[in-house]
Order: sequence, then C-alpha cells, then structure tokens
Amino acid sequence: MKTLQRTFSIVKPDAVAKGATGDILKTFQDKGFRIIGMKMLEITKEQAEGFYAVHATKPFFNSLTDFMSSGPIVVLALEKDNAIADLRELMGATNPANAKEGTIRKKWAASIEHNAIHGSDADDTARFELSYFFAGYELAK
Ligand code: FUP
Repeated sequence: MKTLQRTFSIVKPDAVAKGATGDILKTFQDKGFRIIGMKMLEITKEQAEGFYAVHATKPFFNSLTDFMSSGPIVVLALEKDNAIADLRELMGATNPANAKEGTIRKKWAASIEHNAIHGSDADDTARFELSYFFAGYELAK
C-alpha cells in the first residue's frame, strides 16, 4: 500500500546561481510532488553545520558547510505517495558521474560537492530536516 509522505529538499547554492531553480521546481511538479512549503534564504556557516551535523566528522564537512552558506538556497517541503524514495530516485547519485540519465543531478550537478540538490534519505531525517527549516504553520494543508 502506498502512503502519502512528506520529504525535504534544498536547491543548493550552485543550482540557484545557475538559474536552475525553475527547471527543478517544474520537474518536481511534473513528477507528482506537491510543493507544500518553499522559501529562498541564505544560511550561516553555523546553520549549515547544524543541518549537516551527522557529517560532522567527515573530511568534507568544512568545505560542505562553507559551500551551503555561500549563497541563496531554496528549501522545500514536498508531498506525494512514497515521496522520500521517489525524490532520491529523481535526484540521482550523490556523485553526478554516477547519476542516471533523466535525474536532476545528471542535468545540473557539477561535482560530488556542488551537486545541485539535497533530499532527505529516510523518515527520521525528513522529519528533522523539515522541522529545521519550517514551522508547522508554514506548510500548506
Ligand atoms: P546525499 O544524501 O546524496 O546528498 O549524500 P550524503 O548524505 O552522503 O552527503 C551529503 C552531502 O555531502 C552531499 F550532497 C555532498 C557532500 N559530500 C561531499 O562533498 N563529498 C563526499 O565525498 C560525500 C558527500
């Protein structure tokens, strides 16, 4: 049985700077995701560190959080049946060299770090990430 799910996504600074936001939003809608929350903002290095806290010990943490706080991003709350897995599929592999044809990262990502888009990878991370950027009242019914 399919369950209606919410997931969280970020159009990252590289994709916003390239003017890819409109194309990515259209792709979400064409693939059946309902946008129930959206805002453009710039985050601080500290806010990026809080968001990516699970990666705090990784060698790429400093560079990743510099990148994520380097310019405007668009944060999104998305809803559809099977939203978490379907968004991961639509995003493509973390490293765009391995991303399949037709995925967002294949089209827009330049490197494993500048990889255009974020999407939650599980139920618990989707809940944490949605609540990191959105208050309940900000999401459409
Ligand atoms: P993903 O869930 O596909 O975004 O990938 P991960 O959670 O493994 O990594 C989070 C982010 O860290 C990636 F989007 C990009 C960055 N990263 C690197 O910069 N270098 C790496 O080797 C792995 C990840």
